[in-house]
Amino acid sequence: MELDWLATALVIIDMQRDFMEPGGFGETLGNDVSQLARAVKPIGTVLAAARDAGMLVIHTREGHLPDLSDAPPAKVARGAPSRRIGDPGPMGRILIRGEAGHDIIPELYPMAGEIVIDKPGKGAFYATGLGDVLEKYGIENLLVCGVTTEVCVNTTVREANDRGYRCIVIADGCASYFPEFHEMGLKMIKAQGGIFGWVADSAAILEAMTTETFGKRAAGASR
Ligand code: C5J
Repeated sequence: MELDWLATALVIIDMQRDFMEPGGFGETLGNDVSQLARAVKPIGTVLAAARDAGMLVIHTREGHLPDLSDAPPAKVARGAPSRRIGDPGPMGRILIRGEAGHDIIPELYPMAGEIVIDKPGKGAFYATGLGDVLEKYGIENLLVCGVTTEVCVNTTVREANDRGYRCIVIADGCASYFPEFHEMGLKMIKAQGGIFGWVADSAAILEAMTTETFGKRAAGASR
């Protein structure tokens, strides 16, 4: 497919300590958080190339206000976690904005000037300013990666698809606590000729970015 790289943003979903590290939200739900580590390096390589190319980079973080006023009781009460949203944990209160666990892992930490979208839900459009940001920068295409494939990545891609964005999901830049959900999550996106979007490995994305984006930049174009 052809992409206008100047109308493309990299969206990195929820690469937060609360999902990635022991003691956070993901582990309180009984998950093996080590399953997510595989996505870090591929995201890092695409992030470096995007920064180099001057592409718009957007990071998202799932979490809630300290008074939990944006946390639906049905979300807080769900399941039988060892600690609930808002409870104290080793990285601060679970999934609460401003706490250490809510922050993005050091390897992928946002640089000054990059956009960070705080979201209370699974989708990055729900109750956030993401739509306005994309409109402001004239974005039509999203390179999407992050965690987890079947939850926040899939929800965001579905929201974006309904809003008219082309989503290309970076397969090895996503991960799930459940490898089979990762596989099916990607299949659901690309089935039926791309019912929600497209899927490609980071190597293919990097190759296309190197050819296209740097070529345009060399020709004097800018975002
Ligand atoms: C979850 C997410 N899995 N970022 N959040 O609760 O996918």
